Amino acid sequence: MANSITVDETTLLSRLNTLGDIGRDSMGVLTRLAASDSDKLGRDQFVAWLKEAGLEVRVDRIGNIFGIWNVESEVAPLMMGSHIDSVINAGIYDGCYGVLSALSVIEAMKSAGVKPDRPVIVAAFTNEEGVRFAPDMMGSLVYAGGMDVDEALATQGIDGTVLEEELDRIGYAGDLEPGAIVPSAFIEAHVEQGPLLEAEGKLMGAVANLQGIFWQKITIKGVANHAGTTPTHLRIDAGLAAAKVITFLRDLVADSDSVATVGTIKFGPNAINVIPDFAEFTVDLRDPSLSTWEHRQAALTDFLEMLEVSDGVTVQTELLARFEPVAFDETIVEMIEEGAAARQLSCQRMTSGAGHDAQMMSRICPTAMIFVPSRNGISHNPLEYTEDASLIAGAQVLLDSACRIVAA
Ligand code: HGY
Ligand code: MN
Ligand code: MN
Repeated sequence: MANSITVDETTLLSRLNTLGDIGRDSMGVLTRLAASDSDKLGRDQFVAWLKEAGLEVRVDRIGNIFGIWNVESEVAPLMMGSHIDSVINAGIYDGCYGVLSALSVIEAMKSAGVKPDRPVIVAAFTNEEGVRFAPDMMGSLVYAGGMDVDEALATQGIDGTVLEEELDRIGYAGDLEPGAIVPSAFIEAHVEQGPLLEAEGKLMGAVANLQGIFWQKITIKGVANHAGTTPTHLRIDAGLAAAKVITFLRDLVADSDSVATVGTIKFGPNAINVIPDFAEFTVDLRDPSLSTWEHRQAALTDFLEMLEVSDGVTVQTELLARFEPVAFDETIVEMIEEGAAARQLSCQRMTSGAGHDAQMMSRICPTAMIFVPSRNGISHNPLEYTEDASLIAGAQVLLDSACRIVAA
């Protein structure tokens, strides 16, 4: 039986667009990197909405923001949420949908007079994207005890800044100890960011697991030399070696469930007529199966060792993130499936290709995710789009799940 309580569609959709306009440059490009000025503006807007909703606002030492509906109870809170930081040239739904749908759920429950048996919290975790400060999912990783908060605060960004100083500067270096509130359950609604639901014609995803994520920075040193006078066989070309790694990775994952991405690269001295003696790039390697994922990492290590011999270069690596695949809580996954069925919403059990805060929260409490379809499977791109009807349907299933969990 579907819940008679409904989320306020208009407010949810208008907030998504309002938040989606915060952090746009003069060309309309949306970028809200963690702890940046635009992140501050987004945070300020979110906190204002929390206060309007009558929630207690708390911020922890890594800048995670919590809107708390306080209820006298011995039972640990239900928490829902995601993140509001973005990648570069982002869409408006990634993360923000999970935070704002969670807020709309709390508001709907409050206005319907629901008496929850425990506190209910909406969370916006710091630095989920990891673009400025690695690793990704940092705020929830610290929250779940997977990274020491002082180590995280000392992280230096790709722009040379230090996270602690940036959180201080934007006014979000909170006082709450990360992990002080251990939820009884965590649910994250998120756009799928992939092509599966649309391809299968399904309206909802009940996310049962999430793939392993391996991030590594690779630095290759060669010998700079004249592009015109140096015969090919005398070259020690860091640029060529980097290219060999990129094509090796693509061949490694061909026809498999693994995915490999080299998303950043820089050469030195970066001159048109100088053979590069320096190449620095990042590898993002993922697979849902722990053994396959570990095998891929070992194959990359072997290839880099072979490259030092074959190309005469030296290779250094730095681990940036290594998060094993996680399985979500079966009870909550089934609750999401039942919620979708009660609303005649076609639903598919699935794996998340993207990393999410939920994968960290699953270390400390029963956790699952709700996906809604992404048009053409596009994300981390301004063309990211999800139909309003799907956004509302996902928020409604989140509301139904929340009402079931807190039913006294
Ligand atoms: O990298 C990810 O999958 C996530 O968007 N941070
Ligand atoms: Mn996200
Ligand atoms: Mn993302």
